Amino acid sequence: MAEQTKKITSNEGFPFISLHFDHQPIKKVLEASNKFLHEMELRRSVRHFSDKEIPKEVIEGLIKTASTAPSGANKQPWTFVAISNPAIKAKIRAAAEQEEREFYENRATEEWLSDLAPLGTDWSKPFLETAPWLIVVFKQAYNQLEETKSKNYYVQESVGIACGFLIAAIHQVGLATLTHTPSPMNFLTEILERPSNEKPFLLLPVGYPANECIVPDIARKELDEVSVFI
Ligand code: IYR
Repeated sequence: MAEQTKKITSNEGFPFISLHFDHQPIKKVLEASNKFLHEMELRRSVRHFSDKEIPKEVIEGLIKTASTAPSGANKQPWTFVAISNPAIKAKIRAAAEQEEREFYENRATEEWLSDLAPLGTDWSKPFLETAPWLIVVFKQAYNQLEETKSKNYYVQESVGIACGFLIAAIHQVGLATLTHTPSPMNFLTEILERPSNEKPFLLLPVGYPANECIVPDIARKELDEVSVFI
């Protein structure tokens, strides 16, 4: 009994509540698993965007979904900066293209360039201006509240998972995105005026694909190439 009462509150006091869980029979679980797989199989990284507007409310919902991700000690160490302002998008494009040009012309190894060649990517990133929204995800290396610093845990894993949720949500609602990682990304801290405890993690343009959008005809690895069952 003592054990039972102990479980009602944790050490520092979150009350514990009953889990809301929609318990489905396994036949339904299997159907849902296949349906979700087929939906996710259609997700593609898109580099040609339409400029068709997307209401802010949609982006807010997507960010809230991403923010349901699990995180180390529930610290939720992420900031999503959503940009629709054309002048800021233009600044980001100019700075990203400068880094990308340096990457493609000087920094990238021969091996890296030959791995990218089949995908047809290059330094030019018009989608940074065409897409109606850019979401820049920042990871919070630590928290800074006035003079007080506090730690975050598993920041890389937590923010990576939140980005996975975000990418899945964008696809699920009928929009497209791309995981864009200009390197280095410090220019995003400056342009977006983020505090020093935050570091840029990923840049995601969000919108409809352009009508004339094309994607490379790539395949996913087979189940037996990506899994081991024991
Ligand atoms: N950041 C560059 C290069 C690039 C790197 C990888 I690894 C990719 O999968 C794709 C691109 C760019 O965005 O073009």
